[in-house]
Amino acid sequence: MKRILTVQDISCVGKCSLTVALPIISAAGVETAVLPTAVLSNHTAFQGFTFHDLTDDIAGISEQWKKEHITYDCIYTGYLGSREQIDLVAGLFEDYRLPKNIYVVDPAMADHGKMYAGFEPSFAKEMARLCAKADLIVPNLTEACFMLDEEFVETGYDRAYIENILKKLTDLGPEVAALTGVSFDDDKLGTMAYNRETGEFFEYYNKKMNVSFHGTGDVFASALVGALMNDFSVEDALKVAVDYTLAAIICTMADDQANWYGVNFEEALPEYLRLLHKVIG
Ligand code: PXL
Repeated sequence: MKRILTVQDISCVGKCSLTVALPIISAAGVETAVLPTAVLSNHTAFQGFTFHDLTDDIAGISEQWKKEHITYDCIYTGYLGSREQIDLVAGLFEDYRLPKNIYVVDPAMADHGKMYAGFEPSFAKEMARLCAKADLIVPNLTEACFMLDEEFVETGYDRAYIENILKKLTDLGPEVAALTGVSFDDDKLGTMAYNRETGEFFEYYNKKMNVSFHGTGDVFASALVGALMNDFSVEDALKVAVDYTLAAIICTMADDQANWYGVNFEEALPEYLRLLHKVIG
């Protein structure tokens, strides 16, 4: 069984970061070790939140793992709270590198043209330093624009705009950049990616629902990591991530008790397993 490490916060309520990554990647049949970077009462899109920083624990936890000779097939990072945490994670990337393991960075810090509560736009430059050390990055368009100092265009952009951003993202360092939430069509939404080594673009879209829910980026990235660890190619794993995220949104829309703060990824898990060819039918 493959073992991954995911490094991000625990938002106790809110269905994001670790409370999404752990169940989804575990469901994919992958051992999911966690390094919680902070404990929040709930994610930062609520009116208020408590925040207990765990930065000072990170080095000691990792030292202990090294004594136990623990290795990871993938390190996947999401929301990180400070420049110091980014430096520590960059250190983990150096310490745990193996010839075949992969590092996936979701620079979760912004959406809809704005940084999340508590982040200055300058934080995006720190996140770009971590993206430089990743193999695969999965920003949304807002995050990409903040990292690259590009103008953010929410809708109505053309292919050249997205292609330029993708090339600049891979110029930061990662082999592959995949932009999430890309839409050239009113009724289609998905991802467009660029591989710096092959010089090839890849795109995949599914139905666009006219809703916006919190936490879909974390569902997408977790589903992607789970598929990659099931030996799906990056392209096929991106398809799985798009289709599963849509399934979670559809489950959320069908639920009249749905909460605004996160998607119903739980009831869509059977669809995820089907997409991973883990169930027949
Ligand atoms: O979903 C990304 C995320 C993760 N963690 C925390 C957040 C958010 C988005 O707002 O606030 C704490």
